[in-house]
Amino acid sequence: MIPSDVEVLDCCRRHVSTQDGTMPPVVFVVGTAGAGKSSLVTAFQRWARFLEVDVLAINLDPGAESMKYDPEFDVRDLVTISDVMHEYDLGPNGAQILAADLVAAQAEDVFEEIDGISGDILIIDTPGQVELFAFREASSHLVQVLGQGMACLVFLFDPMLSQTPSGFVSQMLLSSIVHFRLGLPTANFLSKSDLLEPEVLDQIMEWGRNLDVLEAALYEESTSQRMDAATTGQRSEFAIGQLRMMQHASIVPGLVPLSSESEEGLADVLSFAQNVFGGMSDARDGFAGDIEHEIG
Ligand SMILES: Nc1nc2c(ncn2[C@@H]2O[C@H](COP(=O)(O)OP(=O)(O)OP(=O)(O)O)[C@@H](O)[C@H]2O)c(=O)[nH]1
Ligand SMILES: [Mg+2]
Repeated sequence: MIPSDVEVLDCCRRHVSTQDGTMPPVVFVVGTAGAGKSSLVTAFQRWARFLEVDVLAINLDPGAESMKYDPEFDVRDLVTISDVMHEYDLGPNGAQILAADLVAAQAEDVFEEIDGISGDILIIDTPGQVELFAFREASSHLVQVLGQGMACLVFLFDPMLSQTPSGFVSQMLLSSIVHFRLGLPTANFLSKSDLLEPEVLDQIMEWGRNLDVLEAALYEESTSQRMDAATTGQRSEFAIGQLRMMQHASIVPGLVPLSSESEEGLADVLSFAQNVFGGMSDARDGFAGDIEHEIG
C-alpha cells in the first residue's frame, strides 16, 4: 500500500530528519546500465523539495555525461572517465574499472566534502555498471565510509529486461547478490513503469508476488526456446529454488512500480528509507503485502 505524501512527510520529519548535525541517512541507487538511476535521483529530489523534505544528492558516476539534479558533491570533480582514458592510455572499459578504484581510494576525501552537511536524506547516484559499483572491494569501502552505518539500497529493475521470466529472475538474483555483497537493506523497484502496458506491468508484478506463476512462466519460456525437458526442469527449479530460499530468509523484498516521469513510487522510496532509519519493526513493512502470499 502506498502511503499518502502527507503520511510520508510526517514520518520523514519524525524519523529521518537530522538537524542535530549528524550525517543524514543515505540511499544508494543501483541498477544495470540505463535502468534510470540518474533520472530517479533527479525526480526524487524535485518531488521531495515540493514536500519540503530536504533531499541532498551526490553523483558517484565518473562517466556521467549530463546531470539534471543539483549535486551536493560530484565525483567528476575528482575523476572523469575521459581523464583516466588519456592519463593511463586505457579504453573505456578499463577506464571505468580504474576510475571506480580511484574514486573508492579517495573515499575519505569524498566523505570530508560532505561531512557536516545537513538535510533529511542523502540520495546517491552510482555508475552504470552495477558490477563495478557492487563487486569491487574498493567500492564496498566507499559504501561503508559514505553510509556511516545509516545506508540502504534502492535496486532498479530494467523494464525491458523484466518482461521475460528469465530476465525478471536474473534481475531478482542480481539484486540479491548486490544485497548480499553490500549488506544493506534493499528494496526492489520496477523502473520506468510508465513505459509498460498495464497488462505487462500486472504480469511482472504477479511474478514478484507469486513464485508458482513465475515458475510456470519460466517453464513455458524454456519450452518455447526449444530447450530439452531436462534443461527446462533444472533451470526453472534452480531459479525458483533460489528465490524461495531468499524469501524464507526475508531477503527478497518484493517489487514496487516506479516512474520518474509520472512520480509513481517516489513516496515508496522515501517510506522505505524512513522505515529503515526510523528503527521501525521491519524494513519491508511497505512491501509486506507483496510477499505474504509466498511466505504464508
Ligand atoms: N519513460 C521513462 N523514461 C525514463 C524513466 N527513467 C529514466 N528514463 C529514461 O531512460 C534513459 C536512461 O535513464 P538514466 O536516468 O540516464 O539511467 P541511468 O541508470 O542513470 O543510466 P547510466 O548511468 O548510463 O547507467 C533516459 O533516456 C531517461 O530519460 C522513467 O521513469 N520513465
Ligand atoms: Mg546515470
